Amino acid sequence: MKRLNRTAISLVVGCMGFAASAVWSADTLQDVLKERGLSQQDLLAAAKTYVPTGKRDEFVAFASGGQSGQVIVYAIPSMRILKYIGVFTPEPWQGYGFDESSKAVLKQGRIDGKDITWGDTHHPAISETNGEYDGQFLFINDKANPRLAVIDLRDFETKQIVVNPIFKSEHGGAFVTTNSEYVIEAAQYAAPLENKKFYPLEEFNEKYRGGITYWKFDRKEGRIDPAKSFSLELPPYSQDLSDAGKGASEGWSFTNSFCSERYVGGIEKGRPPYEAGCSAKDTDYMHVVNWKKAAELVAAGKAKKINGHDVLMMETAVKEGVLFLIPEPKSPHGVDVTPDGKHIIVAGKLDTHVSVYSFEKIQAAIKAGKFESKDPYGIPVIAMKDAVSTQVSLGLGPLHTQYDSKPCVAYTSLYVDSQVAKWNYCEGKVLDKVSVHYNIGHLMTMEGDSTKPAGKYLVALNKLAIDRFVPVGPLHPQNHQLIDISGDKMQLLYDMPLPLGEPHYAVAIDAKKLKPAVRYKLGTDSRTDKPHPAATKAGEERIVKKGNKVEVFGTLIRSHITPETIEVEVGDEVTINLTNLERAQDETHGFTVSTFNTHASVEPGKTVSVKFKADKEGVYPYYCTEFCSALHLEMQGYLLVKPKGWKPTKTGLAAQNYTEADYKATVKKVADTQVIIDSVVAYITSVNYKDFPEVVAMVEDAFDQLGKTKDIKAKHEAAAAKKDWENANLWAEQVWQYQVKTADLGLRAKTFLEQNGAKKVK
Ligand code: RUQ
Ligand code: CUA
Repeated sequence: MKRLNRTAISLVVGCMGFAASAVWSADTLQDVLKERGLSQQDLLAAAKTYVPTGKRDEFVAFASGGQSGQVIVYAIPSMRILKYIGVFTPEPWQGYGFDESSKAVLKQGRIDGKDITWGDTHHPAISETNGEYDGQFLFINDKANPRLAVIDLRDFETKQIVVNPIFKSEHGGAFVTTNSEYVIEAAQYAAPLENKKFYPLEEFNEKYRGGITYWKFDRKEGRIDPAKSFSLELPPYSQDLSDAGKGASEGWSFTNSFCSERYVGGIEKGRPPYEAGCSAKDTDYMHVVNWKKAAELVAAGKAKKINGHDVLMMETAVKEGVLFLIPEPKSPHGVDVTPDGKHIIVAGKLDTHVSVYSFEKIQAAIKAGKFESKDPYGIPVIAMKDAVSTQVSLGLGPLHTQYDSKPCVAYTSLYVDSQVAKWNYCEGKVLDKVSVHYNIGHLMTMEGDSTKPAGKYLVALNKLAIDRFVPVGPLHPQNHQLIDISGDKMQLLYDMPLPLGEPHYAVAIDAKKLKPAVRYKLGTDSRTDKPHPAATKAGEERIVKKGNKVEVFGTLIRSHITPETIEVEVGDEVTINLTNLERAQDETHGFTVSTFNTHASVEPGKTVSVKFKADKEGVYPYYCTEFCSALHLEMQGYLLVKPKGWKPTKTGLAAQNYTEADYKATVKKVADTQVIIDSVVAYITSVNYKDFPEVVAMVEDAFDQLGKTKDIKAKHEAAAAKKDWENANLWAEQVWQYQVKTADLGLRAKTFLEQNGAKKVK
């Protein structure tokens, strides 16, 4: 454990004491320590992770949501969850799978014409430029149904799902090449590559295949281009994790396998099970691929089309010298290229060692044509001794390796020992170990997959939580543990329960590199990033009927939905397009219609469509589902589904019988509110508000709201002139509603300016 020096403690205690006094006014920090049974060490951990209210974290992590088919976004070091991103699974809050554009994304993930509404997400990868995380895109795979998704980090939305054309399962994705030219996805369980093709298990060696797919990423479009993607046919060795070369090994990729025995189980028939057969040999194979050259061969027409997809067959790959094998011990799992690309570190689950392969040695062997043998498919095998530079004994069950900002320092997870080992791969020695809870799988350092790891923190992604949290039934939360790696000794700082699915892997990026938008350009379809064909501006709202199709072009702005009534006939197909006209940050509206299983999240500027068949007569309220303003509950309307051929018998809505006195009272309320608005405006314009883009947006929005009162003022005055007190009063009320929204924004802007040190201007 880290030895704390006394001055450091008293410093921390001193500072915390000052801050804490605001919360426990009667207590000293010492009292709190005693009362809560905390040690000085706990206090230090708390001080290292606590992010005070209003302050932000240093790193943002993207964790796979495992069986939830989602991605979890959280911040480091506070471990506060920021978002769940719906990827392979519908997620109603974001409207994902409940509005038309996002349904279209999920539909891309259909297999054999069928919806697959869940995913087993495993490995997220951040897009890279020159081997460094650039914060633009995130990729993640689905192991169960071989698919890959593209998430745009401008809005943290899933934009595309591609289905692997030849695999039936996959695990070794997503891993990106250094400029995100390709996203690598390796198969897991071997199967025939042709779709819907049956071969008996007796023909496993001949007809079953593994492989690696290289998905071409078109960065300008922000999408994968399936037509320019290709795969490499591989033996049925159960390919596992992969990693892309970088620096010295740029242009190459490395993929593990765990069942080069090609064993087929059958426990029900009295055969020893897969686990026995697949770990019988001492070694499996690392696949070493020259993907750059493979891509050239495919471009030159040397691939074979399988299911309409370019596959470079093993025979061609061997002949052209782009595929090699190297033995690796034993039940290998992680294969992780060092930041400089010179070494590849392989951990074998059933070996206490990690093996450090030298890319230079591998290249020398290839150049010299020095192979120890060929595998049954004719692939040249480089001897382990000709490729490995060192092996280091770390402990039981080594799995995955991540890198530090300090040269030669690596961290490897030890599944069986429930530990993280810190070691030096240049000198081959263990530096430190820390216990985690329990049975760690992956681990992650900050930007630890890039050419420039940022060090500082490590997160252990543990498979079991057992006794760490308040019990919540037999299904426990997952446990992400934050570890301080800035010193010589690792220090465990924090346990975070993650209650969504097994977070297989995570990646973390410097928060400053993320540049998400706060609003869309007005009328954007966020899933295509293009103008939505049904985008609607203020004043252009309309309902169009064509036969039995009813299309609504509506808008949302505090605090009303336009239109407020939608009348259709039973059996009509209804499409409701909604554009959020807001410009203010965070002014999201939601939309749903009672009992039609539809929901949209409409962020500022976005246009969203929901579509359903009005297959039942009745009255169905619709409303905004986000508490967006003081008049949020009034953000409502009615869908009236009328019987066929229905005729009205009563005209006119019930009146309230407002009087002249009511009207005058409302007009006074309006005048009083204007005084408040004027004083807020006076304050805002007295300071340098233009230096704060957030405030400028709020001020613009406030004036938008206020601008609407002009026409309405004319309406209430006209009604008053005709002594129509009903309409005069209600239109005057509407002026007040806009004033309230204006004042609400103005006060928010004022608070922001006061808290962010706005200065007086003349
Ligand atoms: S795996 S516990 Cu799905 Cu990445 Cu190693
Ligand atoms: Cu919009 Cu509530």
